[in-house]
Formats: sequence, C-alpha cells, structure tokens
Amino acid sequence: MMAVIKFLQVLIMPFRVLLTLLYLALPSIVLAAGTITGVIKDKGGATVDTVVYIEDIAGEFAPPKEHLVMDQKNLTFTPHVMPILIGTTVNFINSDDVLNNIFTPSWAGRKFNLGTYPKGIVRSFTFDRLGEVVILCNIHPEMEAYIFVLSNPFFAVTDKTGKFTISGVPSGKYTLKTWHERLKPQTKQISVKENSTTVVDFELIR
Ligand SMILES: [Cu+2]
Repeated sequence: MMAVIKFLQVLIMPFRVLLTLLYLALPSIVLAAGTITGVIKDKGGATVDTVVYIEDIAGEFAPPKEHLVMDQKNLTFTPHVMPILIGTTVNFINSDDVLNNIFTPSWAGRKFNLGTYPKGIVRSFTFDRLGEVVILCNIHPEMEAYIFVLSNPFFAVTDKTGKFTISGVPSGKYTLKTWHERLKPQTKQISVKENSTTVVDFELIR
C-alpha cells in the first residue's frame, strides 16, 4: 500500500511543480498589460465627462458585485455621466428634501420608470442591454444624466482637465472610441504594449 502511495506521489510531483510555477508566474501574466491615457478637448478646451472606451475586446467580463450609486442632490444627478459594464446594478438615491423621479424615455428600444420617491429611499436597476441611457426626472426637467452601458470594463471618463486613463489593458490592437452628450463620437486605432503607456489625444467637434 505504502509503495503505491509513494509511486502516486512521484507521479504527481511534476504536476505540483508545474502548478507552483504557474502560480508564481501569475503576477507577471496579470502585469502583462498596458495603459491608455490622453487628453480630450474641443475648441472650447477640456471636455469633462467624455467617455473613452475600447470598442471590442475578447473575453468574458463579470459585472461588479457591488452596486454603483447615482445620487440626486440639489436637483442634480451625480455623477452626470456614468459608464458601466453590462450587467451592472446602479442604486438610485434621493438625497433631496423634495421628491425626485427616475425614468428614461428610450434605451435600446425600452423604457423604464423607477417611480417618484422621497429622501432616504434607494431603488436599484440592473442594466442588461448596451447603449446610451438618458436618465431624467419627470418633476424637474433640468435634471439629466447619462449612463453608458458597455461590453467590456476598459473604459474611463474624462476629469475636469479632459484627462482619462484606462489601465490593465491586455496588449493588442484596438479601436478606441469616444462618447460625449453633445460632441460627435471619434474613433482611433491604437496599439497597446505590455508594461507601457499608449498616449491618445482627441479633438472633438460638434
Ligand atoms: Cu427631480
């Protein structure tokens, strides 16, 4: 019996070594990725709230387990522009002392209305279709936000200086696209190399 176990142990040994090597190599596999960064402007200067995203990338991407949050405060949706991975759930909060409503008139051929509710209530919605979703409040016509549902997690939104950074991108050739609520989308072919940064700037027009 002991001899058989010994024999099996010897047999398994190479696989254990292989597994250990794989485990040790994992961090470098994960690190074999690059960064895309740049600044987006239009003729008026930096364009805040521009979504930048890789159009197509192979792989299965699980949505985050944690819900994202869109707040309503001082009759303003925050954030104003929110790119998300398909399947992500967003919690809509009302932080105002007055009633607010959440609805969209059209998104991939569909509408939704989460209703009108007071401070302290949270209602959730899972975005299971791609595309641009305009978020409105039927009580305050000036309230407006955008949720942009994307097929992969390689996206970013520009800050107030127009800067964006997408990190952890596997090396490869991609189509990088922009989305802005008022400006025309633009497309650039880019190449990402591991452990390096690809700089891509855009000048958007109406
Ligand atoms: Cu409102």
